[in-house]
Amino acid sequence: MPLARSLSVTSLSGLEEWDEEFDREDAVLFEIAWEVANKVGGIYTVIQTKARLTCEEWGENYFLVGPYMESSVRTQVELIEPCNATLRRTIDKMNSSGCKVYFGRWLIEGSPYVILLDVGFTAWSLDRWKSELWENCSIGVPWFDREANDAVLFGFLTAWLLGEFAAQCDEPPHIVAHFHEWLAGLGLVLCRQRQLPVATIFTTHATLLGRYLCAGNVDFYNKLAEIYHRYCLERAAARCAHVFTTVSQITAIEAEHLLKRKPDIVTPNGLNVKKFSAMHEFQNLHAQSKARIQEFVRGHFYGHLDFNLDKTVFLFIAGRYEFSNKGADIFLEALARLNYLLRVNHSEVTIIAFFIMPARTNNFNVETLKGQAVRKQLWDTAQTVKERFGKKLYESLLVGQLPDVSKMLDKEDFTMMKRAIFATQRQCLPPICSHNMLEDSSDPILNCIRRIGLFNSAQDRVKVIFHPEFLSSTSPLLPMDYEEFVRGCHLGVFPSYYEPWGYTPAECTVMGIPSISTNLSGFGCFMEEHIADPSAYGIYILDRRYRGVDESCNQLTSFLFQFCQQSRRQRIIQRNRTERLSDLLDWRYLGRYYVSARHMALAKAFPDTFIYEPQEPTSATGFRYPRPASVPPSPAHSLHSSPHHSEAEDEEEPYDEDLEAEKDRVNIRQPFNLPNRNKNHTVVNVTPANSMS
Ligand code: G6P
Ligand code: 1S3
Repeated sequence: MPLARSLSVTSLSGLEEWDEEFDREDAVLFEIAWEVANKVGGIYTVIQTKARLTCEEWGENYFLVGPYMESSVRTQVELIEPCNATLRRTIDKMNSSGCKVYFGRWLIEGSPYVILLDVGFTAWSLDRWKSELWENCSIGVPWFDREANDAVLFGFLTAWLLGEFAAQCDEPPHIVAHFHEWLAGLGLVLCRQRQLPVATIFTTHATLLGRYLCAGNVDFYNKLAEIYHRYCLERAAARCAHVFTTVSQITAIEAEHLLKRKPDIVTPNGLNVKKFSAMHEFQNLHAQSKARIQEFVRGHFYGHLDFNLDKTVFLFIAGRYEFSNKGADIFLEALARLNYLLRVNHSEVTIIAFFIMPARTNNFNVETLKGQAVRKQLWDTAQTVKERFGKKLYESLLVGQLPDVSKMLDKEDFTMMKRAIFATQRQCLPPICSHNMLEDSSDPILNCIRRIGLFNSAQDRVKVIFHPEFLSSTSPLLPMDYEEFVRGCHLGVFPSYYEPWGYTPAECTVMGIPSISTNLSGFGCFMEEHIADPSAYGIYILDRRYRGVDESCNQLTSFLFQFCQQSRRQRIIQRNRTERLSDLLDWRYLGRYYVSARHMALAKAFPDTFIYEPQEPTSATGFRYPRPASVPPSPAHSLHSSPHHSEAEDEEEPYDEDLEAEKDRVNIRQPFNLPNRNKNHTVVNVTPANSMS
């Protein structure tokens, strides 16, 4: 029988933190995902950012399980001896039976232990395991689907690992195994089929069918052969799990219909929020990063810098290149409409919209690189002339004379400057794309730009830059990493149609950068639910669920147009508010849903030892950030009601940020009830299934 265990709750800056005191000497947690120490997409971010909190909670009893990828291991993992005797015996046994299992520490925050399984090394077992899968589960995996083959190998190896570990334990263990996504799901199915003593959780981050069905122009008929068996693996995992979770309410609906199981609990994705000691440090970082983006823009638009960089607003979209799923299609269309609106309104504002979506390229193009070279040359020329000027000035002062200003610049200086100016002449418009695209003629972004005619011409108020590669601080073109770049922009635009969660707007939020998401994204729905007036906090949520494409596009255009009309002061206020929402997205707060899922699974798998008591929903179960008390809620309104507003006052008007923050803070209600306790059992009180709705 377990020891007495207790749960307690403490409060952290207005939001309650579930600070659990739970003796889990005899419980072990394995978290299994294809993206453990292997960056592919969003699941990597989930696991990597959550690791610190889970390590704090489970200490030496927490193990991440992933595939062995040599290149990632070399840069991210320190291979060490297994940390305890049971695990050493388990790994030795597997390795002596024809497997290659590695143990190490993943060098990220929290330094979690990782167990890495070399799927290639056991490829010789593939046919045998596939037959077993067919005989026991009637799931047939075709030879040509490499990803599904990897899923089979990874699944059998994971189940082997868990079974062996259970067998090597001296006492009957309490194992919790949390599997992420279909690629890891088969391990779960096998655990259940082999009746291993393991409490299982399956989290889906997107359903396979949902993604295919939403993608629109996907080559459906030619992809059919790789859909069904993957779907079977996914559905089997979801149906077999003791506890099934999705990352958002919107994916919960999808799962209910497509996987035929309603999630037991929604486990929203969090981030590892870093707090700065100085409250407005993030504003300074915005200014610094923006200056670097401006430098890049100076080079990119050389010869066409006929707009005021101080009145230029930087927008961006970033992520996996799924043109319509990620909403790049309606973003472009809205930019064309915005361009028209700004032109007819004779706006002084210029918009530069960045598209950061990786596509197949043949490196940077010459025109883009030349832009930065020209900018550098102009800078160097200015420095040389400045030095020569300074020297003459100095010499004049040394002999006690005021300089003759007309002689300070000589012919040589003028020649040098003229030559530099001549170099800025350009026969073409500033390029849309920074790289040579391999599929230029069929690329959806480029084709859409060709159709809507946004070519970076002088009369356009909206300019576009397509950077088809993820950002890197070592790039010769735009040497910034993604975080720096986001900080320097004004607004992230993510009008996704298919987005189970959507980390990009969440990352913007914790950096204090406003964003546009949709009511079809997990993030958008979550924020809509927990904030009374999201747009006042810089969280614009586009309606893509109940409106047609054209209407959504008009709404997006209007959000963008309103945003462009904000003064600098309004943007600063709004950024402060956006940043204040960080707590809501912090794992320290959202991690509680994972805790609940684990307890629920333990109670289902080991009912004699653990009891799970769902909490009745009450009015206090949910919570909402109220409208900010201080300044008018949205840009549209605030334009009219901000007292004495004018651009000239932007920097000068006294503005007490602390007072404003204080006014807003007093309204925030406590979000959760205290959990109940039971002296004899581990009693888990969480908000009930689907409580996020
Ligand atoms: C931050 C800085 C200010 C700067 C402002 C620019 O708040 O602390 O010094 O003026 O950013 O804001 P903007 O929205 O115009 O980039
Ligand atoms: C998925 O990655 P994606 O970009 O293919 O999982 C992410 C993590 O849960 C999620 O944020 C995203 O919406 C999903 O789509």
